[in-house]
Amino acid sequence: MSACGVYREQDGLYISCIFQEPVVKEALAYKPKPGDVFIVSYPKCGTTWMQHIVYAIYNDGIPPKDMDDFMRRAPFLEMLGTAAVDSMPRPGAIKTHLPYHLQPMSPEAKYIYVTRNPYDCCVSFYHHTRSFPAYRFAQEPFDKFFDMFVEGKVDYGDYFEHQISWYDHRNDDNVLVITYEELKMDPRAGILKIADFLGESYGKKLRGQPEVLERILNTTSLKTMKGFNEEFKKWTEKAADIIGQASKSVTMPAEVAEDLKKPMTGDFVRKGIIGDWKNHFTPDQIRRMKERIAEKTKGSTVMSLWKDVELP
Ligand code: PPS
Repeated sequence: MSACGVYREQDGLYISCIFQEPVVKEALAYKPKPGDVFIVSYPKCGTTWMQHIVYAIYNDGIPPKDMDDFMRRAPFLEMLGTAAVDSMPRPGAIKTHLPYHLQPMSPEAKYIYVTRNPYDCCVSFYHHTRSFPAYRFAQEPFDKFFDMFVEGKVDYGDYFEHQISWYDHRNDDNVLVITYEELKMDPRAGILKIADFLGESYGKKLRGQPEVLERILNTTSLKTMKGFNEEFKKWTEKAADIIGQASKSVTMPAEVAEDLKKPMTGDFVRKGIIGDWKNHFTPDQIRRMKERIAEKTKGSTVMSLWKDVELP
């Protein structure tokens, strides 16, 4: 257990107590069914955006009815467990934040790995951690989170190890590695790439019916998704019950369970831009991040994913 009592180590995963131990265990043991599609990412790299894109591709750009409907159709495996995945209407996609070696793998399943540059990921993760009361981080400065991030002492551990674990599989037939920045710079091309990966018929449909592609672009735009923020905040008040129900007995510390009942304080779809690192990183933090990148990605070309993005 971490000093703040929020994080723990379980089965090789560094993770917060918001994720219940038996649920994480069953998630890691999940056996993918033929045709399963997983949306995988390190936190704050564009997961929810990708979930909405895949949902929209499957549903011709018709948005989910409400947040409950979306959560049911796009379940988060480590948080909600295998029952939520078993009852997911199909076609659907399952969310995980697992590194490759812990991800339930099957040659008959597909994996979309969405990734984002470490500077912006760190900034977004800071705002996430301070906005959910259960992390007990509301009053903490960016400086403190930055230290935790570069040390890999945040949810799902080390950013770089996570990236490299999936990047090494980028050429596997059933893995699509795509960046947040690529989607931002050309969402149309990104959506078509994702549709083709999901199945030839999906890509063909979007090329043949441009109005469906337009609808998908519209329902998954930053503007539309910002419109879900208030509803999402309300949903977070129910999160404690929903997460609690995923396990026979509540295994998180009582104080964390209590804090989980409080709504998220910030906006989940926050800025949604490339380059917010410029508003947060000091020159010293840039130097330390560069050192960390050099050390952790030695021998890997993973950082070339952002060769066209302005980074320090
Ligand atoms: S989580 O909690 O790990 O599932 O978070 P995740 O969804 O991976 O990442 C959240 C960030 O994605 C941004 N976002 C978007 N950006 C652009 N367009 C759209 N449609 C969109 N939807 C979500 C969201 O704002 C978070 O980034 P930041 O930088 O914090 O704004």
